[in-house]
Amino acid sequence: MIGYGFMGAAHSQAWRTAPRVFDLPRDVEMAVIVGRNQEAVADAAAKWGWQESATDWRDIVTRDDIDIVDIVTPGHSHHEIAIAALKAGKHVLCEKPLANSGEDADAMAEAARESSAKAMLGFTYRRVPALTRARDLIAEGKVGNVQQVRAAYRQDWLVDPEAPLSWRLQKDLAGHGALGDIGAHAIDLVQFLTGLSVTKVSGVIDTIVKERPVETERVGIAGKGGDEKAPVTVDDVAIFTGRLENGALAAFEATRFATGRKNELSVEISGDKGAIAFNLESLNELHVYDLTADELGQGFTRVLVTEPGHPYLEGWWPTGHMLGYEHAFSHQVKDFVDAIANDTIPTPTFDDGVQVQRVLDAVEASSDDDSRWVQI
Ligand code: 4PW
Repeated sequence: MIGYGFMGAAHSQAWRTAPRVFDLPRDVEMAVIVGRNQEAVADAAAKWGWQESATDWRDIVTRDDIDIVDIVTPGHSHHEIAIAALKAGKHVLCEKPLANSGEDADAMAEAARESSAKAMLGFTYRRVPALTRARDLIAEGKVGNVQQVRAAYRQDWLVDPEAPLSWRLQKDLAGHGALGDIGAHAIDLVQFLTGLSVTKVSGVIDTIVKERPVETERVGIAGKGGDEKAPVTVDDVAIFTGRLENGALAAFEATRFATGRKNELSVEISGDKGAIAFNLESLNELHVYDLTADELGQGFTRVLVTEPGHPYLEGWWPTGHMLGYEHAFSHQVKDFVDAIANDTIPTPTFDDGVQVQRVLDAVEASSDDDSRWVQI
């Protein structure tokens, strides 16, 4: 694993847990975790159960005893690490968004296509059981023809103007702001759930707090800052409209300024036979509406996605017991190891990542040009 921040913790937990919960077709050994700060990465290795720690990923990704490279670094380094690992024949799991530019994303997708190893992108929410179930229901025709979509990812950890300038707020490290970090999830989910691509967008992005304290210590997602300030170089909020390939309109919002919304990823798919709604803040629930029900059965029905027959739940708890944020990461590991062992193509692919990257770049281009429509 390359990286050891917030996503390093989430992925480490998954690598440790998935083999204990699911019958994986391969044994998993957590070999080496890599980070630039020797002491901090050694602590992470000890805490999360990695056998070794190291400070230079280049020494690690070509090693004969390494089969999988998991990339959980900020976006600017995905491109170089992923391509080197794929060229060395290693399977690659890479955090989202795929890269910081369309050019880098294209090169990564090409390396993935040329490699005999597997490449998978970490749009992890696809593996929240309620969302996997929603995808299945929509594919089975439960909502009928998709006519309109609403998708929003809302957080509030930047409302405080003293929240420091973490890497997520620097364009050279993160590529985009709320748009790329969390809007990318909303875009991927809409495309995953409906099976329809976004073909054009019109939108606006904005930076509400224009400069922030320089980060002195990285803690969790927000970190700690000192007296010195520097400019925020990415968006705080993005609001845009997308046209799906069947003609349906999708309304998107990505923001870290939704005061009171801690981690709301909400999506609602409306069709001519019904609708499905989901909110990550209640991630075990799906709200399903059947337009064809009789007059007395109208209204959304709350379905608890907690039963052993639901996606991924066979490995977990007896009927009615809830899952949380971290479980989807274990499901991601399970599916990735299954794909490696069974020689199938793991999804989301790097090509899926390129598509999302194009949408992100198109939203920024639209905003720069007075919100005109930009084709993907
Ligand atoms: O990928 C996203 C992150 O970068 C996450 O799913 C949530 O928002 C948590 O942190 C950020």
